[in-house]
Amino acid sequence: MQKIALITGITGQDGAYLAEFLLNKGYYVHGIKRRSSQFNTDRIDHLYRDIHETDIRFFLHYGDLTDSTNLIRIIQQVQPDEIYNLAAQSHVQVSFETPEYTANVDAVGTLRLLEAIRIIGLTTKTRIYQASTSELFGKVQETPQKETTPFYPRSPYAAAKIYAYWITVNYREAYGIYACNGILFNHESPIRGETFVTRKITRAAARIKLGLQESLYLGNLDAKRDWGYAGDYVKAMWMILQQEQPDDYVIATGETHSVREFVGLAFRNAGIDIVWRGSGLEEKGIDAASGTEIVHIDPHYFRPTEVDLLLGDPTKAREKLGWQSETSFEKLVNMMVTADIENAERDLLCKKNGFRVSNWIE
Ligand code: NDP
Ligand code: GDR
Repeated sequence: MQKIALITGITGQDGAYLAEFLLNKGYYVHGIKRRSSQFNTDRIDHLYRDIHETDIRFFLHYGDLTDSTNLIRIIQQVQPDEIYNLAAQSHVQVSFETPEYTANVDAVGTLRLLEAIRIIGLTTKTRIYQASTSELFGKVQETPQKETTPFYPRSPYAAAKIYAYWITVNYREAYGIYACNGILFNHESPIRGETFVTRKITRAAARIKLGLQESLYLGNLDAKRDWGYAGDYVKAMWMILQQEQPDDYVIATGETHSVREFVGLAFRNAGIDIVWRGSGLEEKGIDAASGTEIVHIDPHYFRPTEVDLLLGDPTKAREKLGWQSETSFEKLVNMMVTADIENAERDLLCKKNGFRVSNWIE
């Protein structure tokens, strides 16, 4: 029997990679997408098949994690073997501006899914994966961070995700649901949202190289992250739900780099050597060849409370799941810059032919 999966957040970075991964494994894949005034399915358009065709294994349903009745109806209808809860207001800085909404989606949304499983009577059938995060470690109490490292959230996002983490553990213990947390460290790709720092940098490096943009404004260059590749990480999500017993796992590369290092490598991949001059708010990233100031600091991007250093210890995932990160930091950055150069070349072509291109930078 082919398995049925339901993915919340299917239109996001991870949703897109996971949907493709599960379809390749022969799953029927159902996804929940939000109503939007414009198409919001860019990342999964290549998976779309018209519902009038035969042998369709990919289905989308309108829904929202803030709407219990909608979730109950979809789960009742789909009867999933596995649910992957990837939907979230996932931007840490935005969570300081929309804390209540972030809690509603990221914390209570998870509860709504777990309750739906219980209400419909699927506690012994449906396995559920919760997208937990290294942001739970926040102000780190131990380095590297592993499953037993104490949590110390530093944002409304992390505080909401900590509720989701524990309610997942609680429903596992209270009702015997096969419910697991993947505590994933940052993972990126060419389809990463443009306002996360990695994609903001690779997009800028490409656009600056091609003359579509002049400057890149960033916040804290000293923050360090354990950055992996989303394509590797969705495999771990699936593996977590295939074990005999439900459990929680750290998924990470075991390597950490600063935002400053990411900038240097990304621009080098685009053919620009950056040298750093000055300090504090006056620090600049300068094009070594032309002397042009390219990278500037803008305090607008500083967070009220920052997470300074994340470095994961993926030993448990390696030993119990047999999972490990397969894409090096250098390969990841190269992959992202290469894709963004293609995007920038397309924009340039459009611009030269009189078509409007988006100059949006956040
Ligand atoms: P994205 O921001 O790319 O995708 C988030 C998805 O959630 C989108 O499909 C979005 O829909 C959807 N969504 C947002 N709000 C709602 C809502 N109210 N109801 C239903 N759907 C909603 O995130 P990623 O793919 O990067 O991350 C996936 C999950 O993993 C998230 O929960 C994130 O917090 C978590 N995570 C991510 C990490 C990373 O480094 N990427 C690391 C650790 C955890 P739309 O497209 O319409 O906006
Ligand atoms: P993060 O990712 O907060 O780790 O959350 P993000 O890329 O937003 O920030 C990483 C670090 O870079 C610093 N930074 C900037 N960040 C952004 N977005 N824009 C800037 O201009 C900028 N300048 C410096 C930040 O201060 C931070 O220290 C991501 C999300 O995917 C979460 O959903 C997920 O849970 C965690 O990763 C693990």
